Amino acid sequence: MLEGHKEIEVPADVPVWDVDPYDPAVLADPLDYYAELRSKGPFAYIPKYSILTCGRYEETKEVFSDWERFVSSRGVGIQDFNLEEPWRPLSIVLEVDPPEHTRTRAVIERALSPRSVANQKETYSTAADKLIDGLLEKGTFEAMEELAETYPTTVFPEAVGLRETDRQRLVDYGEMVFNALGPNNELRRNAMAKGPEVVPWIMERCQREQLTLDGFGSTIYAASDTGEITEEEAGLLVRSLLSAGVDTTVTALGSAIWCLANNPDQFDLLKAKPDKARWAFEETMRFTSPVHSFYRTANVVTEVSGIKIAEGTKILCVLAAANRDENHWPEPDKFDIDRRPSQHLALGVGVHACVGQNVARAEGYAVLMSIAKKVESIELAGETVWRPNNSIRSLAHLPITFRGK
Ligand code: OVV
Repeated sequence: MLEGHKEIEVPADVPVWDVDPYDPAVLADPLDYYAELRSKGPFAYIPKYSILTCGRYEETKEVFSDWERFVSSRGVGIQDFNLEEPWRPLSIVLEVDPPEHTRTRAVIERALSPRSVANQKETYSTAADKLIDGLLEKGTFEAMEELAETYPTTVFPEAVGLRETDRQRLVDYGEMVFNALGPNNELRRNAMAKGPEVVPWIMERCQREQLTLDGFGSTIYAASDTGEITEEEAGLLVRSLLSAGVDTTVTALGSAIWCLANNPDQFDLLKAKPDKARWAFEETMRFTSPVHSFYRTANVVTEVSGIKIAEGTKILCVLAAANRDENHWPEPDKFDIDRRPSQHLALGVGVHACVGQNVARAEGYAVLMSIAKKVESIELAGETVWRPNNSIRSLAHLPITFRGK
């Protein structure tokens, strides 16, 4: 066993690569690692963790889409749940395969449906306008804390229907969940140390009586009244919302501001046509890939692009590398809001593709639309600092100056 999974033999025709994808220096500045990964071929073998890794668009998409050969039920992190206990009760939507997945996914998909999210659009844009007005008054501010963290932790708990909320605990729980997918390194241990303080609070928020009657949470619990799921399952699905809905959108919003600050020509295009906000957010997701990687586990002996893959192989699918693949994207390293990159892999692909994507897009659209209408210029006002995480690529600090129109 190595990092909670079976050690595999080096497959034939796969280069051995002495790299540590979890080295904090790689996590903070990963573009060279992504490029080298793609240059290795369809897969590379990383002996330090005894894993395969892929980062070309085609193979990453194939592994990610094929839930029959590459399962999620053995965990989407480095641990194999067939061999080691997960740190928390399994997610009944993320860490499960069809047919079980189909039933729970249907419930959560209904709660987060386009119609359900459309009902909240007004709230999202009002909150965005208020936030951006306040930041324009300040002029210079810390965009991770005051914009990227503030916005989702304002609108999302209300959308879910939490009666009690706590920004820091929501962010800390997300950090635990995403760091937990990596090896047992310092990042994971530091995040996990917050568990005793954060986990009971999160679990309490998922209880029916802690939820309002008009949020995503109540729609999920309604499915337990008809017998589609049990009450206990409803609680776990609310936990999934709180696991996946905060850090991801915080990261994406921060990175969107970073992209616009670094590409004033693109911000000019957005200001000229604020309707492009949707595509500016989409291009941010392609360009920065908030979730940089997830695993799948080969559940059978199989083959991809002529490479033999052993049963039990953990495959690190580097979505962020696929989103920069020069064989798929023209000028992949250009941030281009007119690209309309609808096939990017930042939200995954296949039956497990992000079920909250309507919510994420609505939040991103509201914030970027408000900025496009109100802000004349976005400038970096100091040093940007990245926050290494085993599965998320986020900024920690982003000092920004907004000037108004
Ligand atoms: C990290 C993550 C992503 C998606 C779903 C979940 C967690 C979950 O807990 O279901």
